Amino acid sequence: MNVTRKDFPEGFLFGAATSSYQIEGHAFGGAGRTHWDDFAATPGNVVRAEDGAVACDHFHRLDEDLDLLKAGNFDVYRFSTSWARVLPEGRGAVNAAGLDFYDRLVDGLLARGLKPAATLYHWELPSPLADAGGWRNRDIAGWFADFAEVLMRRIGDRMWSVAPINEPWCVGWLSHFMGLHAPGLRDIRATARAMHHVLLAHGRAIQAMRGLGMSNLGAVCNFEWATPADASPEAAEAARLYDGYYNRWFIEGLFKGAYPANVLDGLGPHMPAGWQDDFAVIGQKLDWFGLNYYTRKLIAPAPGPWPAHTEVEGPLPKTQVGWEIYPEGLYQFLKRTAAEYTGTLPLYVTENGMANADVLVNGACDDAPRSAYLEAHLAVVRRAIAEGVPVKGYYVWSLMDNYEWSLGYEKRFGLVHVDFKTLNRVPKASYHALARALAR
Ligand code: IFM
Repeated sequence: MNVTRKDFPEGFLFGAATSSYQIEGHAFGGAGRTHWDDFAATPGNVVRAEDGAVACDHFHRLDEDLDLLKAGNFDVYRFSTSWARVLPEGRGAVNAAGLDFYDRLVDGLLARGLKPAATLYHWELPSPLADAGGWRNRDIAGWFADFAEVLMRRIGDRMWSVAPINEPWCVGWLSHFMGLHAPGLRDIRATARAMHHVLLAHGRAIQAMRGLGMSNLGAVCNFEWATPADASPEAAEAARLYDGYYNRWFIEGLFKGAYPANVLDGLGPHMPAGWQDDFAVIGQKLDWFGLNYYTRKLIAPAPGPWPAHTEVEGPLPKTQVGWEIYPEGLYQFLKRTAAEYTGTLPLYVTENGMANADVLVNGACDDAPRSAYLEAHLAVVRRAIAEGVPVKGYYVWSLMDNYEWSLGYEKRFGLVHVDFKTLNRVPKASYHALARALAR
């Protein structure tokens, strides 16, 4: 890998990221049922109806996995915490084994000299809360703040950083409009509510954690660059709308106290009563902002009801999940985010990486495309820093192969290969290359 730690400013942090349902094994340790268990058990939603019951069995292999982070020369580990592991019913009784698990995780990181960076919610909503309307129900903001408080009363004293919610676009649009993630709805009214309540819940959780005296709190959004499919004004308009509901909705809600007008054209009639009054809560002061970035989409107008557009296949090389490799989009987002929204606030690339059809040959895995992908994206991070964007860290998605949601276990995003029969871990060539690049 043609990059080293020395190419970045002193103090720049390198991390790896994972999430609870994707690696822990939800059948273990008293975790409650989640809407992902329900979604996966419904035919047609997930490849081979696979779920996160065992996943990478991280619950039982915690020390081995933390050793991999340490040996990879990372500075920080971005993990998430499962609501249903801590509060199996979503509210009320606490699962002591769940709190103990996160306590061990945090202490294990600190013992290895790694900074703990937690995300409170990475999509495994407890099923009883889904029964009560889930993200459609405004009360979720209070339920979530209560969860944040219960968990952070136990581990908040040792956190390096915390963000409430991973990728609000996935919680809102992907799950309620496109129906591709749990709860699998395709309903514009549900979408409008989820898109708003997810930000309200973010704000309430920040308030709860500030109330505990915590600092270094942020937000993490996933951004996808929208390129017009051709030079027509209609395609430009379509791409602007995609950018509106994918990217700008969330960052404008958080930092400008408003939603983009072109998105309200469609969602406005379905918004919950009084939504305009919630921005004071949503816009809690943050200490940093995180961008998850993978790809871009080509957008063209299409007949039919709002949003009346479609994705067109692009010409660039693609990853195992069919996403075009487009590092320029990350550069553009870093520049735009600082220039239009966050100013001098520290930015982190909280996820970046690629799925690759990795195989073990004689016990080794040569994933050269992943090293090239990471190198190309790190190069644009350096470019943005050189131009004054305050990027302070970069996290690879993901430490290890894991449950890629509706795509099951066959899409491999890891630096470490996982054999899902034996659960053996084998670091890939990209892991070794990165470890060398990050060596002090
Ligand atoms: O695996 C996901 C992760 O859960 C959230 N960000 C994108 C990753 C790759 O699709």
